[in-house]
Amino acid sequence: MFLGGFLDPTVLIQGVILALLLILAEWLLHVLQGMFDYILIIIGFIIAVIIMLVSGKVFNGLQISLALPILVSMFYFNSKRLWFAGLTTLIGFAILYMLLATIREQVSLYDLIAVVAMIVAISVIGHAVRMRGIEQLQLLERAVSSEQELFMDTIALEYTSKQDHLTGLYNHITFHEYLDSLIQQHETNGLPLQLAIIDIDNFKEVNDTFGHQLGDEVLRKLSMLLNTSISSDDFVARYGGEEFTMILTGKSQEQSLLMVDGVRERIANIDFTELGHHIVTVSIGMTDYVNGMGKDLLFQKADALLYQAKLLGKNRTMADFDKESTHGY
Ligand code: GH3
Ligand code: MG
Ligand code: MG
Repeated sequence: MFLGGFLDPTVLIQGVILALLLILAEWLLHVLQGMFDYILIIIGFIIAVIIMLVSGKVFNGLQISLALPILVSMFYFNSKRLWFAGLTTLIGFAILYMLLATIREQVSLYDLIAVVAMIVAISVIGHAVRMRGIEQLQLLERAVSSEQELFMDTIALEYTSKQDHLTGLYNHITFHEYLDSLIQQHETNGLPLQLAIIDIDNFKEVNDTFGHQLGDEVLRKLSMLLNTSISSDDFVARYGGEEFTMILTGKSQEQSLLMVDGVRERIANIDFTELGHHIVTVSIGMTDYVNGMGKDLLFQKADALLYQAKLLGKNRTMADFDKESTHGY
C-alpha cells in the first residue's frame, strides 16, 4: 500500500541518512559562519603561497604577497583576527620554507630575514591602524552622545522654563505667549475664545489654619483637577500665587461656561481629608473675546468679573455673557 513503501528498510535507512546529512549540513553552516573570517584569512595565505609557487621562479620578490592575509584581517578591526593572520603567515611560511625546496631556492638568507621582518612589521602596522580606528570611533561616539545629551538638556530646559515648579501647570509667561497667539487666530479666523480667571477663596485662611505645606498640597490637587478637566483645545496655567487662568477655544460661550462652572463645582466637592474635611472653593471671572478687543481689555474684564464674584459671596462663576448673570451659590 501507500505507507508500505515508507516502511521498507532500505527506504528507511536512506531517509535516516538524508536526515543526518541535513543535520550535518546545518551544523557545518552554523560552525562555518562563525569561522568565515578565519577561512578568508587562510584563503589569503593560500593565494599568497600559490602566487609564490607559480610565479616565484619568474619574478623576484613575490614574497610580498604574504602581506595579503594580514591585509584581509585588517578589515575586521579585530585584534584576535590580526594575531591569527600574523601567526598563520609566519608559521605557514616557516613550514613551507622547511618543506619545499622551490621556496628555499627563491629565498636567500637575506630574503628570509626581510620576509619575516615584513610580516612582523605589517602585523604591527595592522594593530596600530586598528587602535587608531578604535580611538576615532570612541571620539565619534563621545561626540554623538554629548550632542544627544545637549539636545535632551535643551528639551528639558525648554519644558521646565514653561512650567510652574509647584503645580506642573504652565506658568505665567507661557500663558501670555499662548494667549497672544490665540488672539491672533481669533482676529484672523474668528476662532471662538474665552478667558476665565480662577482664584481660590480665603486661601490665606487655609494657610493660616493648616500651614503653608498643606496649602501647597491644596494648590497641587486643584491644579491636577484643572488640568484633567480641560479638553485638548483648552489651556490652563498657574497665573501666580493662588490664581489660575484658563483659555477655552472652539466652543460656544454656553459650552465654555458650563465646563468652567463644572470645574468650580467639582473643586467644592473635593474631600480634603488632610484639612479635616475643610471645603476649598474658588471664584471665577469669565469673558468672551470680541474682535479688536486686545489682550489687556480681555484680562481687565475677566478680572472685574472675578472681583464681582468675590463681592457676591465667592464660590461662583461670573460671566458677562451669562443669561442667569451668575453661576454658583
Ligand atoms: P480671597 O477669597 O479674597 O481670594 O482671599 P484669599 O485669602 O485667597 O486672598 P489673599 O490674596 O488675601 O491671599 C492669598 C494667599 O495665597 C496669600 C498667600 O500666602 C497664599 N499663597 C500664594 N502663593 C502660595 C503658595 O505658593 N503656597 C501657599 N501655600 N500659599 C500661597
Ligand atoms: Mg488672589
Ligand atoms: Mg484668593
